[in-house]
Amino acid sequence: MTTLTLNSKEAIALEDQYGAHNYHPIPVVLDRGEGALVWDLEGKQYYDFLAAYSAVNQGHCHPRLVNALINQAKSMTLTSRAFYNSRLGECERFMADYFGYDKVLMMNSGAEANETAIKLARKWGYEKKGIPSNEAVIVAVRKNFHGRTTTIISASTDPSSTTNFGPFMPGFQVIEYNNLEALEKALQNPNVCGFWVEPIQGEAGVQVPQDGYLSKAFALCEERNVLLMLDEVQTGLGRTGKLLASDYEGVKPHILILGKALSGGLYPVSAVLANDDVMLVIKPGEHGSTFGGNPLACAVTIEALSIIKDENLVENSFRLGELFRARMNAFKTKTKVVKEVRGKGLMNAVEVNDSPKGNLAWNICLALKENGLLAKPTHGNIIRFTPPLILTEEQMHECCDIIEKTILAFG
Ligand code: IF1
Repeated sequence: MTTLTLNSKEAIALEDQYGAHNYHPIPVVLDRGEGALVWDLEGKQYYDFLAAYSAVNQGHCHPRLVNALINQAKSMTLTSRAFYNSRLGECERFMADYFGYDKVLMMNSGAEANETAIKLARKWGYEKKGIPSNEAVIVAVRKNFHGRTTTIISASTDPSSTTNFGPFMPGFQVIEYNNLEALEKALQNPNVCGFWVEPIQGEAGVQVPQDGYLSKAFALCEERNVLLMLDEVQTGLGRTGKLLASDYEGVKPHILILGKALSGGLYPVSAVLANDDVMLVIKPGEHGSTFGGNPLACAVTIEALSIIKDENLVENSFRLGELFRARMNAFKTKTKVVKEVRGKGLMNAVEVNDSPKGNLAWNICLALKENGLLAKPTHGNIIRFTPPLILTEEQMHECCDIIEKTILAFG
């Protein structure tokens, strides 16, 4: 494989000089990945405990995914939807059967899938629920994260997502997360077409709602003829120890939003799934995208979903998640640094005893990097630990050893 004759310092300098400064990365330059392991330009090995924010659930450069990509790339990569292509129908059927919905609308990024869900819910609201034109309301929750487009951030409560990006899109009402009374009250408004929520809030720092939240929210939506729109872009595809986080409560949202690991990190693929009564409100020519549902995306998606089943990644996620939280909770008694351990499956976070404006979590992540494990804080004092789901039990113990040793050095 050809790599530039760069070292990490040069690579960082290049990004700094020629790239937008829209991120503040952990100072490591990744050059190669395989499974749960990545290597920097100097050849140092790390465990990847971020997995590209849960886009690499199947592990880096999974051979089956690489082959699916290469083989499809040799015959047809992009036709646009002006024509049919030989892979899309097969992929749509595969996904419809896999998740149990009538239809699929394929897009590229998670944000585009969420935008699609917003348009679907609104159109359904006008044409099926009879909401007066341009008066549809979508209920969202505080500390949500659904992407970075200007409509999506119109529902955001995070200043770093919204400051100086206005004016914002109307038609969103934001309520407290994990608050069923607030939801019941909001749904009294007959103009509400959708309740838009993550089953577990990722960016907010792996905020897990009370047991029964999703099933009661679904019941309230059914009662008030409102669509439950679940954003499983990060929680889906085995990440939380179930195929979908909503499976913990047997909830089937009216609109399911997927992304990230749909391609195992090989290609941007996202999708919205719904049954005909919702999906068919969008007519030909009313929504789409150049790359949405392209043959390359379809080939990779079928393989990525097959791997999740063939390699029992959901069960592995559940089992290793239990192991991780057991070890971290036992470790919590030995250090004053750890405030709380929370999560489901391999979507976990450790909150440290520091102000959200402090730098303890950042400094711990820098030390973890030195000790061969990559993670990144969110909201200052929360460290997210979300490794690829292919991690082995032995690797998990080794990684817990690294995490414990590193944190102990801070007290
Ligand atoms: C960044 C966060 C995570 C998502 C959920 C939709 C999207 C995301 C639940 C949009 C994307 C990514 C975006 C990336 C970092 C990462 C992230 F910190 F931003 F919030 F994971 F928590 N729904 N999350 O988590 O999908 O358009 O990115 O494909 O923007 O920095 P996308």
